[in-house]
Amino acid sequence: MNAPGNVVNNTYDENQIQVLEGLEAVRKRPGMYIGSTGTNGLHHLVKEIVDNSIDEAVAGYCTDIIVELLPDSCVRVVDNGRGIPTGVHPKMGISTLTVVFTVLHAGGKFGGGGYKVSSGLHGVGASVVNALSEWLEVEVYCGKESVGQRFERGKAVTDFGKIRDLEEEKTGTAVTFKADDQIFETLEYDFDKLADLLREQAFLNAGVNIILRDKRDEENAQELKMMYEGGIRSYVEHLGTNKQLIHPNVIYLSGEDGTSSAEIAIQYNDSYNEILLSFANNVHTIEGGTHEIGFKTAMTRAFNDYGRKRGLIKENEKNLSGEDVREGMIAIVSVKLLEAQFEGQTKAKLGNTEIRQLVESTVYNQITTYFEENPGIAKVIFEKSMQAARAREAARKARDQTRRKSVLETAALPGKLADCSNKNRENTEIYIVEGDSAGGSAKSGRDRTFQAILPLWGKMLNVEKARHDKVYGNDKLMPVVMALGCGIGDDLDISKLRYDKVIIMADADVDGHHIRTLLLTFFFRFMRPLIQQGHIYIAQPPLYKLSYGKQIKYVYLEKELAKSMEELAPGNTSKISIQRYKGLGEMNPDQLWETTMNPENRLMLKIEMDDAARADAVFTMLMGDKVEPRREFIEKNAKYVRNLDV
Ligand code: TSJ
Repeated sequence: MNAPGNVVNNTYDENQIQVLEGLEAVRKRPGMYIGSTGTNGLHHLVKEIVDNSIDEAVAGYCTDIIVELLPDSCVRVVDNGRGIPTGVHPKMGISTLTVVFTVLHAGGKFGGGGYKVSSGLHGVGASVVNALSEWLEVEVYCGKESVGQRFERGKAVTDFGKIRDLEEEKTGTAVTFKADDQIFETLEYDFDKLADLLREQAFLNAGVNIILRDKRDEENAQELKMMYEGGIRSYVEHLGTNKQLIHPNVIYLSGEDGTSSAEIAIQYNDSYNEILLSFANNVHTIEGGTHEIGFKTAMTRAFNDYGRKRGLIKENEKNLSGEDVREGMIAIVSVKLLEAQFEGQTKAKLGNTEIRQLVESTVYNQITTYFEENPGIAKVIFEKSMQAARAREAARKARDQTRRKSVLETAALPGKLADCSNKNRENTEIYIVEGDSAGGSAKSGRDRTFQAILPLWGKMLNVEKARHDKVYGNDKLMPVVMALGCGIGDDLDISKLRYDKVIIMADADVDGHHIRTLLLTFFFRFMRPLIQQGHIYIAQPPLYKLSYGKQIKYVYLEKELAKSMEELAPGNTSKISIQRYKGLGEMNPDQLWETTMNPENRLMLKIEMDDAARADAVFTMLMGDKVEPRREFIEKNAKYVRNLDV
């Protein structure tokens, strides 16, 4: 049937059918293409569009990218690149622009298949965004006039053609869209989240201007301009804000091999934490990959060679471990290559084997040279690693002791734990409760089949300011570790976690806030997968109890007080008696169960984290040594604090 003479006509019709099927598939299973239909998926739409402008900047044709949040949940992205090609597509017989928005490209990022960034594909992801938008308009500036098209839920509703004459000659692309509320759970964009996403691209593409504007309502209008001449050097400086640096300048290394290139930026601070971010073709490789392995191997080898050569590590002493070398390190590894292979669960792990060698030799050779040329800095960084090694040795001993103890005490559960009777983890919960009295109420009020209670008392350790070996054997933290049963740090084995939900329950006062923050800091630094896999929750006791005759209603959110009163006693709210709860201790066991622990009624906050580096910055700021950034944060956010008795 494919007689050469008919190809153009046949292909056109057949493709039209395929096109519809393709975009219908995206609407049927959006998660496959954008991960989720929640807030993350929504923000992913913006990223998919902006990536195209970034590609144009990488190709050297675009210097400015503007992202605007508009009223009615619309988003507009404009760049000054060459403009999406508009000529007739040689295979499809229609404008390439129409193809870009209506033909699904092979494989989604999350659905397997070859996802490529900066590989010359026209508008990767544009069709996915189009399919998931109530409407989308594209305008391409081509000199004196502009051309474009409008789509609704993926289907063209106008022909491709001229839109208007332009006042000034320019080239570029503008895409405006409104995500489809039939698909997404929320259409509310988070300015800070978009700012983080765009700032990352600004860092990775030195010199490109990215502007984010919030024009949703006039009162809260704001604008953020991001341009970093220093590229990933500036990124490392940014991540080091609020940390005590131990050497003044970022160390920058770079190498090339054929069509591949690698850039590395490093700086050390006096904390015990490591931040290592890696990228391949501007894609954040959260799961690491060959470039990260090359980097880590080279650093460990370079440090050990340095120490051995100078007799700083004695013959009978063990080598520094990779973790020793990276304690207090902030580093970024960014590679560019032609055919990036993304592997792993979320397609966020680089698989190209040749890249490992490039990064490894670049880092080893250049850091070795750097150490020779900067002996003072080398000494400071190396000494930090030696201290890390000593602490690691001490921690190992402490850990061995806890392990031995746990073998002796068979069950090894803390004495204060009131365990649940279900031994199967499914649907079980542990409440970590501040104070003995609230702990007592929780114990009496709970459903003991699936709810366990662990009371905590006294001053909790701030792990942000303690060396890691101090955590092992700490008398406030160890009961938590033993009750959860899954170990911490490198030994963490989440399959051994003894409960499905770990719920922090503390008063809504200053002390309660403090203990919550301390526990979250601990979970973030030592049991991060528990947060990442959604096991950590915060109980929300009610703020008010409303009584009207024999009817009772609990109010959990300040903003719902008026509404709840009106619901309880329509037109007669003055007869309601209002009790404000100050602490968990004011509730008897039945009330505590009814309001805060009964899965049927309760409200809980689930702790989520999508960006470890951003979370790291927050914990450093809240719990670290520097006071000034914390004061600024408190002053800026004080207006959000409610129900504080200070
Ligand atoms: F996502 C998208 F397709 F809708 C979109 C694409 C959205 C936005 C805001 C910008 C873009 C975009 C695409 N900006 N710049 C380009 N450039 C190209 O598509 C282009 C232009 C010329 C050539 C060429 O080889 O001549 C190649 C490409 C990929």
